[in-house]
Amino acid sequence: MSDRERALEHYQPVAGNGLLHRRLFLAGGAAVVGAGSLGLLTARPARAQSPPGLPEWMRAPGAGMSGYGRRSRFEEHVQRYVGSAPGTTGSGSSRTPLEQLEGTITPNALHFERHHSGIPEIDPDQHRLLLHGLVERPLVFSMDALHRYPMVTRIQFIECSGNSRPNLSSEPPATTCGDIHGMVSCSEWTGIPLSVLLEEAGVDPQAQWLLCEGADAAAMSRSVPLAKAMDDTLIALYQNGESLRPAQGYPVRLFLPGYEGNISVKWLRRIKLTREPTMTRDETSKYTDLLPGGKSLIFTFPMGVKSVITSPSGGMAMQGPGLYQISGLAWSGSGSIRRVEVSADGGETWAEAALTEPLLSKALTRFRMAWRWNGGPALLMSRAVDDAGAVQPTRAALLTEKGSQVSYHNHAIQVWQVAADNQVTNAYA
Ligand SMILES: Nc1nc2c(c(=O)[nH]1)N[C@H]1C(S)=C(S)[C@@H](COP(=O)(O)O)O[C@H]1N2
Ligand SMILES: [Mo]
Repeated sequence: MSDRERALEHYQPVAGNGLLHRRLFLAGGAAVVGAGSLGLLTARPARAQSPPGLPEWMRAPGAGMSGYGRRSRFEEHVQRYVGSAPGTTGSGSSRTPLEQLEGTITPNALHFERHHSGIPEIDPDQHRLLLHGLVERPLVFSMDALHRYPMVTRIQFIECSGNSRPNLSSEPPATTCGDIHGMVSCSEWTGIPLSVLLEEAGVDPQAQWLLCEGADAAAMSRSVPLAKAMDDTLIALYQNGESLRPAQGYPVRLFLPGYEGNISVKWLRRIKLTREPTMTRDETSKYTDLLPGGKSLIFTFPMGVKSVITSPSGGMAMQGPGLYQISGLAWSGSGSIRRVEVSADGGETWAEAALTEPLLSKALTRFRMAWRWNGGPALLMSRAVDDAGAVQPTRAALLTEKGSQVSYHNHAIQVWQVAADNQVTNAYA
């Protein structure tokens, strides 16, 4: 078989409406090279003119160094979607523009934000973390003391349990991927395993829960199960290599991998060990799902297995028929992603996407898929499966199970409608 024949083999559809085999993105990109030489990519570069002219920026020395970097001014349009609760400035959320990013790490300046009463400006020299309640030795830590404990580093996502709520409304909101799903971000977090501090304080055998309180004006507080605190919970100090941003909890936050974002208390100032959950305002007034039978689900901590296609996605325009790279993100609060399937025909047929390694637990995972768009109507969907075998539900299945009152923990499949006029919009299938 010639190289050309072998390359062409990669372009055989494997599912309805033009989905191609994921090997286009596997095996060191060899097939992708084939794609270019066959001229099948939609990029369609212009014929080269040689020699190139001398651009303005080559005619004089460039700018100098700086103490703290900034991005290109040509990228400044990439912004979070900011929304404050009516009548407030610091209460609300800003969402990550997922569709404008690639890879899996969220830049610190674009990490989503959710504040219940604004961002406090905390002087680290004055800040203290108190550990008390059902312990043998109540302890108080200065920030200097905390920085001397052994640390670990992990790449993990955090997702607000209110993420994707817009898609629970009766009509699909005509907006972008990040506006709907951008209350999830992924960073490399560095901090002290909470178990280390708990062991130092000595946990009373009667303790089963921890009350964790923030130093913001809301004194936001949540109850954390002791088992999770002893497992993978971090006292986080660094995010993507630098100290936490004020918006993410500077100088210290709690970080509970995979759990609903609310429980990762920012600006952490107090941990009290208790027998029972404290039933704080923040855990009883919100984050509870009212089920069809009238019962409420409280303390549903791990975020469900989920994925979303970030490109093409709502608000984007296709550039005519041809070969496209579908790119998206998948994650699970219970572990790593085992598989992502993509459909271009509204869920009738599915093909497996290529996953970008390493497949980390409780981290965003990038998937990619090749698609030959014939220019006709298409419904793009992605469906993730985690390493425990949990499958992402459709919106209809989620609403049947959780009932019409549900307003948190929406991990349903997203549908993007691609129309013959090149427009991509949010749809319910
Ligand atoms: N002290 C405090 N911690 C908090 C909050 C808050 O308002 N105050 N918001 C919570 C919510 S609802 C979420 S989703 C996450 C958001 O974390 P981020 O702003 O770093 O993305 O922080 C949680 N921790
Ligand atoms: Mo949240």
